[in-house]
Amino acid sequence: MNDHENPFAAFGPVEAKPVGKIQKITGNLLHRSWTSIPHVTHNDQADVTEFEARRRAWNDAHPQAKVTPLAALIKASVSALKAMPIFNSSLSPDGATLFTKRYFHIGIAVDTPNGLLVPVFRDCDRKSQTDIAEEVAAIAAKARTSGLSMTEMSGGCFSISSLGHIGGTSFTPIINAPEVAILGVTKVVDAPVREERDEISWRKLMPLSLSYDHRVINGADAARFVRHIAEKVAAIMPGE
Ligand code: CAO
Repeated sequence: MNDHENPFAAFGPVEAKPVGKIQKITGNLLHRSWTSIPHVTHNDQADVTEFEARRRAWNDAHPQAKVTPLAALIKASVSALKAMPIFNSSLSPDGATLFTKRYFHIGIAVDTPNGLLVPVFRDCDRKSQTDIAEEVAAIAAKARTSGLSMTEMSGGCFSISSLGHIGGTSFTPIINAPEVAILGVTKVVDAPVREERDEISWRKLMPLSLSYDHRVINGADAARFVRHIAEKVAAIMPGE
């Protein structure tokens, strides 16, 4: 690139490098989704105090079959999709037909050195949390080293983007079209909660951010859907 093509040359030294193939493709898909779908993000929290205690005890007793917060969220999302099938739907491009799926394939956003990839985990209704955790770890490692095929990234019903191992309190995930909703998860925090008779106790709260397609889903249903996920993840047993 010469100085003529570099719009910043007049202001100081600049490094220019071409945008990678994956980042270009993902960028175009995200842009199309963001500009064509009316997004709304609903924020809530799951009380995972007892879940985390059960999970830690399970993982100490079963070091070869660990349960992760993400696996529990996948199962909780499947439970919510079963209870509210409109979240497991896709709108036709002309907006005239709504397809409701009877399968439960969940996409997970994976951060790789080449950009964002979203592998799809099939039939999560028929898998345990330990199976899902193992599969996510294996596919995330593959995504980061050798990449994924289009088949491994297609056919999703609903996606989850977890930044929980990094931080954050909430964000607006972009819907992975033609899906109609995506769940964002940020870091569990210890927070004081007012109990009965005005006592204060410290609870572990997991922030949940659901972006949804407002052409298909209304705000009250989104609030119920996230509550379902929050209550399910709070109650889920590691063996499920
Ligand atoms: N709060 C606190 N800690 C959390 C957590 C949360 N919400 N979620 C996970 N963790 C912790 C886990 O407890 C685990 O620690 P322990 O081993 O001590 O139990 C650790 O983080 C790893 O958890 P995990 O195995 O469930 O996997 P993960 O949460 O790291 O998710 C993966 C895996 C592949 C989704 C993730 O590595 C990744 O790539 N995330 C990025 C997604 C992304 O970029 N989203 C943005 C898309 S828009 O640009």
